[in-house]
Amino acid sequence: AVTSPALKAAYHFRPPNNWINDPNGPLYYKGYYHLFYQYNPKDAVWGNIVWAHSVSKDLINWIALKPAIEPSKPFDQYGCWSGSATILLDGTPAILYTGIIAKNDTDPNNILWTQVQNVAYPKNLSDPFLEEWDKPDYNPVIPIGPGVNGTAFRDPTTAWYSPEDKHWRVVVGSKWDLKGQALLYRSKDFKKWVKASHTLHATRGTGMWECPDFYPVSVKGLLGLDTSVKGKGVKHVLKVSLDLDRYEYYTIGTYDITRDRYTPDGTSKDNKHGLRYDYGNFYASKTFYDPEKKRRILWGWANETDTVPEDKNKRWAGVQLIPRTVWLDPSGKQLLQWPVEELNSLRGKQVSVTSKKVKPGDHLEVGGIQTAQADVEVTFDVSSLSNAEPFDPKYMYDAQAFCKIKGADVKGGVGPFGLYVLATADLQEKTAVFFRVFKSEDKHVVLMCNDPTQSTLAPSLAENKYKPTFAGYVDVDLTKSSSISLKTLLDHSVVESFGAGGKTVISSRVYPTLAQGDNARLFIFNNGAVDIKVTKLDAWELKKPLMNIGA
Ligand code: DQQ
Repeated sequence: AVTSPALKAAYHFRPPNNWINDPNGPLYYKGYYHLFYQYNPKDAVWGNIVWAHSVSKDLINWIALKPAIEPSKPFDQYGCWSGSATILLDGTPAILYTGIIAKNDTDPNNILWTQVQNVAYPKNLSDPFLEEWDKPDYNPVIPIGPGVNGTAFRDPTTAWYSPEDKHWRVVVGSKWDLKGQALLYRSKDFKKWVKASHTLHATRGTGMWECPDFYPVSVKGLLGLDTSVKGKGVKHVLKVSLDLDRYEYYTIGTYDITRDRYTPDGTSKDNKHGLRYDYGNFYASKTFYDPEKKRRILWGWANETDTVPEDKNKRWAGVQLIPRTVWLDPSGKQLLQWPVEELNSLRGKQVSVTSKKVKPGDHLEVGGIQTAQADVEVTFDVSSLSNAEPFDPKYMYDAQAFCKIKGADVKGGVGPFGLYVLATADLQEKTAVFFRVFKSEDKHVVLMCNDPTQSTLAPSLAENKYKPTFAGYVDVDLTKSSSISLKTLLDHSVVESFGAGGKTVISSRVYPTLAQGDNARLFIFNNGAVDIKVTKLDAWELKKPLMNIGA
């Protein structure tokens, strides 16, 4: 059944039970990574929200601590919602979070609750676990001011510092009618914040900007930058989570510090609102700078796509996806993402396939290891591009709709080819992760899809909305190099896939009823009209880390 304990994610971050949503305030302090997250201590549905808290030395093994921030004061009595951590100039971590000061019981969607921004500090700076947090009585530090919509006013970012004017700056997500806004505040002391007369950035027609994130990326190389870095050789990224469509969008652009405004580059706006970190189930994400390994790390939340009664029954809901290192693609047009290298420490038994031809209509099993909890890396070589299906540019704007029509079983020219994961031996149940190559006037167009339409036989998930197809385009030029790679992380009910070295990422949640545990199989498939070669495939069983036991 969907509620089987065998579907519980083993190495993706989660508490043993109950509901989790947004990652909050990730930070590194005295040898430990800290992750806070929105958590309902009482149930597997959203509500009673506190900041739960875990620490780790490697981002993979987690120790659960008691909740760091809970409703207790007038400035947060109805909830402690999302926010971020900032490391102050003297090394002190500070958290800015949203406190709910008034509830509206007539509103079932919790969208009319009144919000303010609060600060919290560790009580004991010599404790590497930062277990105790103090919420000063001078909170809220950012009350609702004139011209601010107090029911759409939340999720402060990590603050950044300008030595030029000795001010901290922070952004709070908001909207005015349907105009999404990144409200900008400045402070000398992290206590008294003054609203700038203009926004850092705003866009008409998007609705509320939840969980904004604003950070610098280096124009060259993989190294991350501390949030306050700006100037030459640096671009900025602004990401927002849109509550209307439940997806996130980012743009790459220029931060003009004298005008205190962000302007997105035209090149990173191929979609209606920007690009996506992840074309699947991924929301309310947040990055932080890891000074230990000099990288920027992205955390994102994946909700369940089963039903609420099933979540209540199984008593858990939500995971954080594997933290990813993010950096700018050399083209400057998009970000690249890759699971943090520490994940490799979980690798166990391995199987490999080399130089294997997969003929049109064929599928072949990769046996010898269990693959319900595994890491699969494969490189495909596509030979005959002339067979690619023609591409109608009118579809370019909606990869997801396109992939719904051109699913894994719809025969093509070059592709669909890829992996069947969490599949039964007879393929009654299977989730397909694949590529499909199209021919257009100038360049070949590569589509990457996650097709879960046959992922489960569960009657409760028969409807399409519980098995959403996800897809994105992959910006590669197959005429220059005919090979394309895919990495897929499998964790019982989580499928997290990285196309072309992290150019396009798709995560999804699936609930096989039979393809569980040792019955979950892995196949390579080709439903195109030309041969595909697997240059190399490596698959590893992944061990179970220490995961918040006893929380
Ligand atoms: N979740 C939090 C809000 C945020 C939303 C509440 C995004 O602060 O806007 O749990 O998922």
